[in-house]
Amino acid sequence: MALESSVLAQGLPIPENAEAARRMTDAVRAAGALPAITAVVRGQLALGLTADELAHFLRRDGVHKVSARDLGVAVARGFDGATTVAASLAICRLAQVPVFATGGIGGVHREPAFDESADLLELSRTPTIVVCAGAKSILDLPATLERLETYGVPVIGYRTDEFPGFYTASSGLRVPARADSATEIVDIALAHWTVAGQPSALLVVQPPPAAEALGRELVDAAVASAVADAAARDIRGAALTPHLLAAIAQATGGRSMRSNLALLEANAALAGEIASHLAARTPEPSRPT
Ligand code: PSU
Ligand code: MN
Repeated sequence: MALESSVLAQGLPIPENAEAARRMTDAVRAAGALPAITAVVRGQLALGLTADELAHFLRRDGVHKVSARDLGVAVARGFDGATTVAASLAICRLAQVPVFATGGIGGVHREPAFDESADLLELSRTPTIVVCAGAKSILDLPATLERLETYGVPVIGYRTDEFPGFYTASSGLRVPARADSATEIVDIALAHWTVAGQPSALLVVQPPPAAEALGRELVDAAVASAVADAAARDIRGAALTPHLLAAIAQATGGRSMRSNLALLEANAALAGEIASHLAARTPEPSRPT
C-alpha cells in the first residue's frame, strides 16, 4: 500500500515530518502490510524510498511539490518531487496499488479565488481505496462532497455517519454510506470495481483519534484567520494549501499538528488492515516467468 510524500515535505514542519513518516510506516507494518512512500526521485517515479532518499525528502531542500500535472515535467527535468494525493494516485494507477493512506485530501477551496484540487479528479479515475480523515475545513466541505458525487467517488464513513473535518470529528455533514469493519470496506470496493464496473477510488473517511481531536470552534476560528491572511497576501495555487496548514498550526499553538500526526498514524493503520484483508481475498498477481 502507498503513502504520499507532499505531507512530509510541504505539509508538516521539521522535525514532525520525520515523526509522521515513522509512525505511519510502523502502523502499516504492524497491520501486516507493506508501506511504500510515493515520490519522484531524480526524475524517476518511485514507490518506496530508501532510508537516504527519505532523509533527503524530510530535509526538503530542492524538493518540489508535485501534483498530477507536474509529473511529466519532474520526470523530464530530473527533479526531486514530493507527490500530493493527486500525483500519488497517478502512481498507484500505474503500479496497480489498491490501497493508499493520507491525512486529508485536497478539495474545493473557499472563496475568493476559484481553486479546486486535482486530488478530486484523480480520485475519479483511480481504482484505489483511499483512507483519510476527510478534508480540512480550510476547504468548502459541502462543495467538495458534491464534487465527489459528480465524479462517482463513494464516500464511506468508517465507524461514523459524519464526514470528518480533519482536525475535528464532526463537520455537520452526513456521509452517504458507513462501514464498521475493514472487511465491509473490501466488500464494497470489490463490488464497486468488479460488479458496478466503476473506475473510481473508494474514499474511506475516519475521524481523528478522540484524544487528539480539536473542538470545532477552535478550528473554525483558526481557519477563518488563515484564509483571511492568505487572501490578504494574495497567496494562490500550489502554495495555498501549505500556507494555510502552517497558519493553522501557529494559530492553534501546535495542537493542530499533534492531531495531524495522530490521524496520519490512525489512517495508515486502517489502510494497512484493509490491505491485509484485500490481499487475503484476491489472487496473487501473476509473476513474469
Ligand atoms: N492535507 C494535509 N496535509 C497536506 C496535504 C493535504 O493535511 O500536506 C497535501 C496533500 O498532499 C494534498 C495536497 O494532496 O496538500 C493538496 O494540495 P492542493 O490543494 O494544492 O491540490
Ligand atoms: Mn489548487
